[in-house]
Amino acid sequence: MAHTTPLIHQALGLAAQALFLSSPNPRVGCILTDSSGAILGQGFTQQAGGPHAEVMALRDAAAAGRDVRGATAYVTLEPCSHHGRTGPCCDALIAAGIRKVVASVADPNPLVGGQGFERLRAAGVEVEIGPGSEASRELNIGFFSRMVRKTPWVRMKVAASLDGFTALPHGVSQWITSPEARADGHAWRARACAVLTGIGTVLEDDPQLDVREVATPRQPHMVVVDSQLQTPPDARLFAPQRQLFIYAASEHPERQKALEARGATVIHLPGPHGKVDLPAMLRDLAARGVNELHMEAGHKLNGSFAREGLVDEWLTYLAPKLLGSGRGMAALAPLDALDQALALQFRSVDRVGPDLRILARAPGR
Ligand code: AOF
Ligand code: ZN
Repeated sequence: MAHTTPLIHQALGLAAQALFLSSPNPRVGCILTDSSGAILGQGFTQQAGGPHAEVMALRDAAAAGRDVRGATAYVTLEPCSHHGRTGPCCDALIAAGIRKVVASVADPNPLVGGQGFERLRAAGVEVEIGPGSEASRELNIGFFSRMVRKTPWVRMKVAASLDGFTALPHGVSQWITSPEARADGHAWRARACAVLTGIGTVLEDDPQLDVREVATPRQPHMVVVDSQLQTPPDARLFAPQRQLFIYAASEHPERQKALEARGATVIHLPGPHGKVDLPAMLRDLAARGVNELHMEAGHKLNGSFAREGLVDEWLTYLAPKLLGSGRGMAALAPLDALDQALALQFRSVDRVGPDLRILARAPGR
């Protein structure tokens, strides 16, 4: 009998190949083996609307003329049982004569949620659940967040000097970190479903918010938090084939018309103090299929997100420079005592060119 762990590891490696590709679908890998552990076929989730991992693996085996009857499927997520944009993977596996399924974790999608396993068992397929569950969840942290919490996984990127400044006092911020760190940042944009910024950054930097430094099969959507609807209709954000969502707090029919004429979707979600209701915006983005939300904004919007407890993960690049003064990473209310500090947990520290990359998470995330 083949040993489970290395095969699930290999399937997780396949799943990782869908990192920039499958949004808003989860990244899933699948390997089919015979009873000696020899690989008959393999695959991973394709772009939205395209085949799932199991179907790719079955096709791979068929293309090579390999018989999969009696085979075992190693798959990093519960095979789906629903008719979405594609047919149920369970049925495809059953029809192909698969005898055993080893799956990392149940699909948190309420349309599936355990029914895939039930359907397989009812058809006499042996089911084993659990190997690789942590890694599969981690790879799909945004998908799990959207399905379970109904809100995206919010990853905030900041580039700062070693003393924690993200811009000079008058706002100049290009460039504090190295080209290597910026390229690494683009890989994190590429895996996100959407990249978010604030109107301050749009007006100051006229950013494109696209993926340029790494090859990617798809560009993330764009989101601008723009309470007064001040986005210029000629901003560089407007690009063919890319969705731009602008969240506003007040009505400006003329400006809205001009932005919509350029292809933007304008959404009104007024919150307190004339600002956008940020938690409602996140729920709306989740409903639109955003799993991982990558934020690159200024200290004010970063501060609003942080104060409302909306940041799940901080992706921080630190350059070996001291600026001495300037804007911080996130404008928080002045604290009276150190125990009021926003507490985080470091997850990893890496060198990227001359800079440091530090990943930190809010406790309990
Ligand atoms: C699987 N294998 O490789 C993936 C699954 O709209 P559809 O038909 O593409 O279905 C999307 C849902 O399918 C998605 O929300 C998730 O529950 C599941 N993803 N399932 O069996 C896969 N990517
Ligand atoms: Zn499926």
